[in-house]
Amino acid sequence: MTARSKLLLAVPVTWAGLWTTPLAELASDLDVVVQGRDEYDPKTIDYALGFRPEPGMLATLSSLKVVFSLGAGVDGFLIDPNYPKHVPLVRFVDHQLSREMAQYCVMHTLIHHRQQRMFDQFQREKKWRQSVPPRRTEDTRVGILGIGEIGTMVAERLRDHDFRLAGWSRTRKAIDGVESFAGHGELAKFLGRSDILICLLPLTADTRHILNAKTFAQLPKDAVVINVARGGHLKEDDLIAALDSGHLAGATLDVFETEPLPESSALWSHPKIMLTPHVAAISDPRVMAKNAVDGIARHKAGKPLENVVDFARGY
Ligand code: NDP
Ligand code: OXD
Repeated sequence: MTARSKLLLAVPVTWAGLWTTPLAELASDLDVVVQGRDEYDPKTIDYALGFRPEPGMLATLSSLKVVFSLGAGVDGFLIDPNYPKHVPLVRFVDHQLSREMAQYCVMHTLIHHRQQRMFDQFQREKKWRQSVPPRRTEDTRVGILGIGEIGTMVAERLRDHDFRLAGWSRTRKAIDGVESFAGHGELAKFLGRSDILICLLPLTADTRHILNAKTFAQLPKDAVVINVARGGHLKEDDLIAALDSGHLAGATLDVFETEPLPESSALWSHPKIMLTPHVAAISDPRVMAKNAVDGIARHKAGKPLENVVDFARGY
């Protein structure tokens, strides 16, 4: 029998049941308290599970042993200047999550490549237009900014459609059919060959606002930008300017600097932008709960944790 431990769930109270039910089923030796709903003594919390906990909160948990992120991206934890750095942060890595992200990226890459928006307009105008120059995937160059867990699967799925692929990362990669560009010294060359640019970077000090006017100017004319990483990667005004000038042909956005996207945002109604409300992948709470329960079991058994964030790198 293992000693009981206590987990603090830091999510909006109305959604808490999505995780408390599977946590109770999966770990009978775990007491779960929900922040904002249950009374608890901060000194008694062993583990925390959340997405964007309020800054300073984790530092008040003096017995905290491990923090589990409900997301693959952990910027919501690292913006906290008081994050207790002696406590490991485990991010969510999951095959189904990567698969959904890949579906979204393939779908939007194909929508842009096949000019579906133009045919939507023809339909609205009841115009039968077949005289459209053919486009071959072999001629369309897709560039993936951030070719890690998710970016690699996106590349593999796009490779099945014969796109010309490249990835940009900090370290050199060897992925079949994907040209590797590494570091800021190779960014301009990578951008210059990317007709469709997909952002799958973690949001860090080094990548914030990487999608800006200078970046867009380095893309070929009529390039397309797909941002599925974080809103903080994109300078929204620069994107609108590059679309309005005619340099960029279109954009797909799933993430925004401010979420929910304010009604007043010009992005909502821009004719060259397709947007979705941060739903490129919707993770299964049961899988997230299992991920945390497995991590707790590893920690209790003295085994090394998996997918631990490197605080120095920021991801
Ligand atoms: P990984 O950590 O596995 O991959 C990150 C990639 O970015 C790596 O290739 C890494 O390079 C590269 N990278 C990081 N910093 C730099 C830099 N400064 N310069 C160049 N390359 C850099 O992350 P995931 O693939 O799991 O997730 C990526 C992001 O996707 C998440 O952080 C999150 O923001 C977003 N996301 C969005 C979702 C949505 O619903 N919209 C859902 C899930 C994730 P290297 O390999 O050399 O380390
Ligand atoms: C994530 C997300 O980071 O859903 O997993 O945005």
